Amino acid sequence: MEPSQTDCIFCKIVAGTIPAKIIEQNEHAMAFLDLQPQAPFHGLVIPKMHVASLNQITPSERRLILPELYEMADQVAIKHGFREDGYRCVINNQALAGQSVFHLHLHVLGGGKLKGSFGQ
Ligand code: DGP
Repeated sequence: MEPSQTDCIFCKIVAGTIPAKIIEQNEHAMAFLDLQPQAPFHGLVIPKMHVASLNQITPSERRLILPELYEMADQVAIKHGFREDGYRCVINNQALAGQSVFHLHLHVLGGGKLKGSFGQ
């Protein structure tokens, strides 16, 4: 884990140097709207510290970071009123799985009937 990485777009969102529609944040995590929504609601929950992907964290970091991301996803789902009806959480890990931004992020998709079981 690194505090931030200068060429990382999500680190820039955390730093406030590029804009995003921020939904929620605390000391360790931030949630903001995805620029290319794939569902009626599409948010991204990220750790504020730079972590490139699931592959770059140690087991002890994983035990800290993932619960924080899922906790914030739960808060986002409550805030946006779709927690009870249902929503989807997805982490794309590495390029073959569709990861295009190499700062770990949890997609939170909801706000209506989602297509398929996993993705679009
Ligand atoms: P993934 O393909 O799993 O790495 O998802 C990356 C997501 O990030 C993708 O759905 C589009 C979104 N995204 C890329 N650049 C930006 C940006 O500058 N701002 C915001 N809000 N979202 C972005």
